[in-house]
Amino acid sequence: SHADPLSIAVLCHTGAGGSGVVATELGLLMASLGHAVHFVGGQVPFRLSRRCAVHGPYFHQIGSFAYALFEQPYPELSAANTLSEVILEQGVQLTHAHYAIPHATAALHAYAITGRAPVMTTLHGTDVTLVGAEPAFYHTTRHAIMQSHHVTAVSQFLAEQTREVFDTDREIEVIYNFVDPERFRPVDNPQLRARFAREDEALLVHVSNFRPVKRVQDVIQTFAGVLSERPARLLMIGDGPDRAPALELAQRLGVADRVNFLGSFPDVETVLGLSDLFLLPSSKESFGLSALEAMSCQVPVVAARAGGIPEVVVDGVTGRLADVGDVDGLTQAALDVLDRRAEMGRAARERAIAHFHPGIVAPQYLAAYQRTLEQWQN
Ligand code: GMT
Repeated sequence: SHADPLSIAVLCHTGAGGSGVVATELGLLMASLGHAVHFVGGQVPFRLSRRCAVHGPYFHQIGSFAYALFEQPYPELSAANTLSEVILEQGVQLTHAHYAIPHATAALHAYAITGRAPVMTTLHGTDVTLVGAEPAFYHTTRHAIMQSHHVTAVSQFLAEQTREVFDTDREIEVIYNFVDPERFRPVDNPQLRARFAREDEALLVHVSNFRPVKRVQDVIQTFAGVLSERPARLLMIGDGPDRAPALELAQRLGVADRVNFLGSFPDVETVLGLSDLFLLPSSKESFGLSALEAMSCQVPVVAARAGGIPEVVVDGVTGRLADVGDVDGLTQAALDVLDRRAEMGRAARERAIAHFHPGIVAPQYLAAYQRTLEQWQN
């Protein structure tokens, strides 16, 4: 019945990234509601620090196996094998796979092996948007999406994009990402803020994994534009391939002494809420969870008009949008938002609470789990 606790296995990326964060926070929520949640992964997910020995979520390490004849490790097979063990030993009823490949693929494989645990797949973006341009995984991704027992996407944009790229009209339920406004809240701590900026300086912030899609060079250029108009500082949180080029660009533009690279850490809410403006100029972004986390902290967002971002950031209300790569537009938007920082910050937090509260979103996932199970049983 609907009141019975569920037993769910979760496959997700475990590194720093929105999909793993959503999987983790959802798993923690489900565990707090009394459901058994079993994470299956190569390592403990980035933000899964608060685990309870009794109530979970539980973590199961995927075994690895090296053999001279294998040209490379076969992580999908190892994941399917460990997931099969967990399904059989823990009585898992359903697998929630975040990402079509490799996770839905591995989950469907375990379903075929065990004859149990139908698969609900949540699409987060890059496997769909990149496959649109790169056919190397076209058939495997399409198969994972078509064979999953239920599919959700984190934005309308991504649902439509998926149907287009894979030329299908299969049902894809949109369930937005969410943020906990108790944890992601404004931080009123002048002493802490003073470590990063003087009182008269605007504090800008960017959080990402510094991959090319994030366009961190546009973050630096936008910041330099703002700095030519008013005193400011920039916090760069995260790490990835474009960190060094971003630092170089900052040096070339003569703004490096105003930019603070803080590296990657899971509890970004400790500094997000100190800042005045969040920058997210990505070329592709199916949702933009980091922007939502900033909004929840009462920090307005300046972002590129890309993918699902306009479903999160309301142009002119909770921040401003500009075209991808339009650094002058982003700079103007940033200056405008800084002038209206208080009002837009309040609107941003209100929007996060009204539309993206865990109390709104988690029940949608729970209902989707229950529906997936019922339809599979019948
Ligand atoms: O884009 C990233 O840096 C990471 C990636 C991931 O898989 O974690 O993020 C994707 O999923 C997030 C959670 O749903 C979304 O907020 C991001 O917009 C999406 N990234 C892209 O579409 C590029």
